[in-house]
Amino acid sequence: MLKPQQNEFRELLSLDGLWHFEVVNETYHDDISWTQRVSSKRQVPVPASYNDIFLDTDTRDHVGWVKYQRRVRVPASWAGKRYFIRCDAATHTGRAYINEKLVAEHEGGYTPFDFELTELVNAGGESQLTVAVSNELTFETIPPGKIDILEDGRKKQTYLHDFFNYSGLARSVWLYALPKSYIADATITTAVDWNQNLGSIKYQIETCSDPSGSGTDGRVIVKDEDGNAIAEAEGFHGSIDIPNPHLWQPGAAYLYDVVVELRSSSDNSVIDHYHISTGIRTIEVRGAQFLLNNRPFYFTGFGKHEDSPIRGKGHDTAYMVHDFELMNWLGANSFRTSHYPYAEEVLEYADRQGIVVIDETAAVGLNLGVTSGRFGYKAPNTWEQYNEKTRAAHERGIRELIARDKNHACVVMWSIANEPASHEEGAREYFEPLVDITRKLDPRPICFANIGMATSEKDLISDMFDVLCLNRYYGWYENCGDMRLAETHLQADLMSWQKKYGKPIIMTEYGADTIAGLHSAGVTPWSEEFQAKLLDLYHRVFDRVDAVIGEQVWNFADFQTSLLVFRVDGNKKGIFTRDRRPKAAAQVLRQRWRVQGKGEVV
Ligand code: GCB
Repeated sequence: MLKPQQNEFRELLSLDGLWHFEVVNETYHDDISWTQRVSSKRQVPVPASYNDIFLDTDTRDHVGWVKYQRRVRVPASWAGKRYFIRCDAATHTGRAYINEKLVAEHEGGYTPFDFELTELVNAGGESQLTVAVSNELTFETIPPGKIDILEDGRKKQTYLHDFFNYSGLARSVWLYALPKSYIADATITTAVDWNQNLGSIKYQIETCSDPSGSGTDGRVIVKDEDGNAIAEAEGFHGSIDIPNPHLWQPGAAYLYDVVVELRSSSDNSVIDHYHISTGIRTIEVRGAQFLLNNRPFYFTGFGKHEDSPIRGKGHDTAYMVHDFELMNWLGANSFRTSHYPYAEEVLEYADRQGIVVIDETAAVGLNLGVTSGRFGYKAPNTWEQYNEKTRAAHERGIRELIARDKNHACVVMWSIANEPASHEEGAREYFEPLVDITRKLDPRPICFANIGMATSEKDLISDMFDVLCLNRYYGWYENCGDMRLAETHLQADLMSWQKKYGKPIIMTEYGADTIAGLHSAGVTPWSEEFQAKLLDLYHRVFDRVDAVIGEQVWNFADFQTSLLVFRVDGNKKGIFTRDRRPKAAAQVLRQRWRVQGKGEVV
């Protein structure tokens, strides 16, 4: 699945801006009612989650469908081309209508979908575009959730993940045109022969051909960062040698421009082309090491969220660039897209900045034991509650994630779930086919983020994964405030995984809720001093365990969650506040990562 691009063969127009908006309170039965003109005067910005834009809680907490609507004109100059609309995300289910016709339906709130308009709208003509979006989560969606009907008839959504169920069109919407025969997909992988210092770019091109057109041929040209063509190859698949390659390195990204061309076989003229920014680098898990470009790599950084005031999960370029600046200031070299695929622009930017990414699906909350533990009741077995449809949705999520992100140099590993009940009977049966599918789709290493209750003795699935990613809260959720116990338990825990598997370990979550501005000489929980001290403690332990090859603090910034008694205006484990001001712990990280150089590529 290729992100739309503008070049001499492809057109691209943004449909971002203000759209008409309506909360749908009744259930519509036919396409006509879905596509009636939005009567309310409300308008809503795209991209943005709608929840925090307005002031009423009915909109903020609405469960079900909303309607986004606007007029769309296909430029007259696009006659003779094929034209499409793409929603970068509709969270969680999207339905698109052109005038009164349903043209697309997509489940999964963090991956894009496209639909074609060519047969429906004449170039030069205007039509009404309605995108209906539902935020309902059930046991058959990823992430899962549950809907109850309250006494007064309202729907109440509950879910098992710790971030607000932001909804709507949080990413861009595009109108774009392609030539009649076009490049539908291209897959790039890179390798390096270290003995000969020879890089290679392998490619596979998929096309969609105009049945009335001539035959087509494929060609690939590789350009360096100065725009000089340095190599090329003919055919729809093949491999191109790059002697003495300029490597894509963390903190020192180098991107080749791989130009994929579609040519007419009759006169060799170019019909379509597509640019793929490609970093040549290798990834290998060897023993308890994670090798990037044949050298051990140590991950430093964060679990993040797409989250900011007012816009919720709405993609915002200013926040994105600023977040990367802050990560660079601390010396962070990586992040995990916890707990869903982020906007593709974020990966493009990470490619460019040389930031390493663990790319995660939206499979968060597949663990009924999490909340039961907190509230003291016994939960049913997770894998007996979820069903084949849950797994089918999970599989779709993996397929769509890889289809979208496979060509990004920054992505070094797929995380296929966060904190599933990997210790409950049925976990293996659930995960085995998903692991197989992920491996068939892409050669990158795979992982999932393990929850503390699924200890090294109880966990049933970790042998199937390449890297052990552990989320731990000693000193916070366990033995809150007791630093001594935290240190002993953490060390014992890490040593037990090291001993049992001999695989690399990344601590993908550790941290403590911290109220910015709350200070304590006695180092008590919630204070800035406590957060700083706890991180120090974890770091001491990491440095004593050989298999630990990375540390990603939970979380980069404070973020909004659902309304729970133990969340005060959201989760406060950020190293930065929600408006990106550093807490004291930022200095601990800066000292370790930037000044002492932990995680630096040498
Ligand atoms: C976790 C989850 C994360 C939560 C975090 C917390 O284990 O993976 O989504 O936000 O704990 O702060 O409780």
